[in-house]
Amino acid sequence: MTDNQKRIGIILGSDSDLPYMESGIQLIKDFKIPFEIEVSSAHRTPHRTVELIKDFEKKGIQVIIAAAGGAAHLPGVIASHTLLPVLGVPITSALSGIDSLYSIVQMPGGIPVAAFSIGNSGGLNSVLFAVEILALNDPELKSALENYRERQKMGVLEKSRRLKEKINMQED
Ligand code: RP5
Repeated sequence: MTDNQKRIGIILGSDSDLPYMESGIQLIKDFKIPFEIEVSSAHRTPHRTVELIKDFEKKGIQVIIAAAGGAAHLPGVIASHTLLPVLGVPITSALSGIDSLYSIVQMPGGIPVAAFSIGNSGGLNSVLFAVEILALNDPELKSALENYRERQKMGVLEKSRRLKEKINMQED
């Protein structure tokens, strides 16, 4: 594996999905994981979507994140063309993303897609999950994830400290 070997492939059904993936994308950059990102739709550009998947496979990408809203068949269509793990992120929609969630989570048996929560938290968790998959064979990434968890823990402790400080101040 070369140093800039792409490891995560992200496909957004539309550029309007980007805001929900931004914190996840920042995390990929923080972890210094080479990745590829494309906009491609399962219904507007079906052939391009299949070509991209084959291209991802050739490049040695190990996990694909697919974000889509509405009738969100993108993750399922991608999964039907590859044996790479596909992580689906349901994007907030006119129906609050419930339609996207059901479209992704309700895959009929035979073609698996991992479904995450609707919107920003799903975008972030899909990336963390992808990193966990890569970390199975990468001790450096595993240690980066451990540090991430530690920073998260410190953040909660700090919030608790500040909250208590605030309440004590109000009591004065
Ligand atoms: C889906 O339709 C996309 O993933 C997006 O969430 C939704 C709306 O797309 P645009 O009309 O904003 O391009 O395919």
